[in-house]
Amino acid sequence: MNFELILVNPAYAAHIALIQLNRPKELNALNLQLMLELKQALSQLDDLEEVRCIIITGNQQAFAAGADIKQMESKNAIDLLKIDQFETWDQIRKTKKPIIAAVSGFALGGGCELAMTCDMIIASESAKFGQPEIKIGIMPGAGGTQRLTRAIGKANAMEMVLTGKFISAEEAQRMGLVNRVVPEEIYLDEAVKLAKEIALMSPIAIRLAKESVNKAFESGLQEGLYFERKNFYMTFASEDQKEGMNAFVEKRKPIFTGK
Ligand code: DAK
Repeated sequence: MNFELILVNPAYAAHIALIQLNRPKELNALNLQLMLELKQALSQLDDLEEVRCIIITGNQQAFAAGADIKQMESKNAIDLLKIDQFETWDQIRKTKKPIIAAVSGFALGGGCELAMTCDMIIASESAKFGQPEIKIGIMPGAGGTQRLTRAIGKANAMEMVLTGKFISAEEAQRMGLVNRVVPEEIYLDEAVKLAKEIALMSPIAIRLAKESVNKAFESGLQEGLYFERKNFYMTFASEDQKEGMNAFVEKRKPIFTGK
C-alpha cells in the first residue's frame, strides 16, 4: 500500500492497521489527493480479512488543520459540485471496520470532521478541536454542524461553529466529543490498546454492532430498535456466537475467527 500523502501499515499490530496523514509541513491540510488516498486505503483495509480495527492519526503537532485552503481558494460552487468530494467523505463513513482517530495537536475544520467521522477519538493533552471555517467566510461542509451538534449539544456546537473558537482536549472530553485524553507521549499507544481490545471480539458482531450504533444517528428510536433487532439475530448465524457462548460456559477465553 504505497501512497504519497499518507503512510499505511496494514499490520501495525496484530489485526490492527495504522494510517498516518503525512503532510507535516502543511499541518496535514486535507487536499483532494490526500482524501482520495485515504478513501482508497480504507477501502483496501476494509477488504483485508486480517485487519479488524483501523487507526487514523497525524503527528504530535497536527491531526489535520482542515481542508487545504490554498487549494480551495480559487474554486467556485460549480467547481466544488463537479469535484464532488462528498462522495469521498461518504466512503470513509461507510467503512465497515471500526476506526479510531488518535488525535494530537490541531483537529480543525475538515480535520475535526474527519475525526468525528471515525468511530472513537483518543486525544492527546495537546489536542485542539475547532470548526474555524466561519473565520474564512464559509461554514462547515463535511458534518461539522451535524455530528458536532449531536456529540456536544446545540449550545456548545453553536458557539464553536459561529465563533470558530478552538476547544482543548479536556473541554472536548467534558463535552463528550472524545473518549479520553492522555499524555502526548502515549496517545497512539492508548489508541492501539483500545484497538487491541476490539480486535479480540468477533469481527462479525463488531461490524453489526458498529452499524447499529451508527443507525442511532440516522433514524428515529423505533426504526433504530428494529434495525438493532435484525442485526442481533444475525449474530446468531455466526460460528463466533457459538464460540463466544461455549467459551463462557467452559470458563475459557474465546477465540473469534470472523466466521
Ligand atoms: N490549508 C492549507 N495550508 C494550511 C492549512 C490549511 N487548512 N493550515 C495550515 N496550513 C499551512 C500554513 O499555510 C503554513 O504553510 P506555509 O505558510 O509555511 O507554507 C503551514 O501550514 C503552517 O501553518 P502556520 O504557519 O499557520 O502555523 P501556526 O502554528 O502559526 O498556526 C493554525 C496553526 C492551525 C492555527 C493555522 O495554520 C490555521 O489557522 N490554519 C487554518 C485552519 C482552518 O481555518 N481550518 C479550516 C479550513 S476549511 C468539504 C469537506 C471539508 C471541508 C470543506 C468541504 N467537502 C466534502 C466539500 C473543510 C473545510 C475546512 O476545513
